[in-house]
Amino acid sequence: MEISVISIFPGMFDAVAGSGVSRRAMEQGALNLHRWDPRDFTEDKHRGVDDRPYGGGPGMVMKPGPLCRCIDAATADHAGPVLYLSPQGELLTQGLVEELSSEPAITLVAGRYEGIDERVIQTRVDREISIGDYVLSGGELAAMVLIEAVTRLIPGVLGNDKSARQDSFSNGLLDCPHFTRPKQFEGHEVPAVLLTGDHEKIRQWRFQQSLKKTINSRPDLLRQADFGKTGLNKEQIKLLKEFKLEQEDV
Ligand code: 21W
Repeated sequence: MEISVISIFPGMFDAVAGSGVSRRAMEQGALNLHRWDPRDFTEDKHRGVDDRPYGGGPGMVMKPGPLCRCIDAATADHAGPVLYLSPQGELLTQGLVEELSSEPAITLVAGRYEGIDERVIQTRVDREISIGDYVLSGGELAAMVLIEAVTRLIPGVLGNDKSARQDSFSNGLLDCPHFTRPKQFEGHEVPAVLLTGDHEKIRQWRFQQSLKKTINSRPDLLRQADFGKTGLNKEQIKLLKEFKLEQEDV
């Protein structure tokens, strides 16, 4: 996969190039990260990438000229959808991540200041994507979140395809608690069921724990949970559907 990032702070992307799943993907040749700096496409001696907003108000806006020339250079090298990381975008979900991971190439635009000139969005951007309802200072960290989420789905990258598919959200429920050695830690025991070797019982316990965690932390997820992917028996599906109906009454 070819991922091009457009940012006036290309050094921030050392974080994904230098460690973790994205670094491994790059070493494997499964991911190429291309960094483009709009400042290299300025034509004035001060290399200015921002200007004051028409209509007045606080803050600055990224100028369309350098940004559009930069996007055009990036997409000329590797054609693919142009994604603008923006607080005004659609929410990044695992579904969208899966969709994007099947693209041979994507170009990510990270804005700074109050955002980018609207005409860049009108003429160059295919999708606007937000990573959540909180305020960042620019799109770079959001772009890195997207890169990590997408990279771990590229076939062969994780080295453990099963954990990529079986993780939290794969059935719409949150993950169950995990335990490893020692059996006792600061007086806290590992749940006895996990030591029984009874795999059917363990599966049921984990499902109950997932359900409990989802109800308490993210009840909104239950309304969309996909029971086709839960690997539950008929009895469990029936219980969960009854539980869902009760929730809808509340
Ligand atoms: C944040 C720029 C806020 C402009 C309402 C009206 C990219 C981001 C960003 C940023 C404002 C993402 C205002 C989640 C994010 C990003 C920088 C607007 C003034 N508010 N996902 N006017 N959160 N943020 N501030 O911040 O570039 S994806």
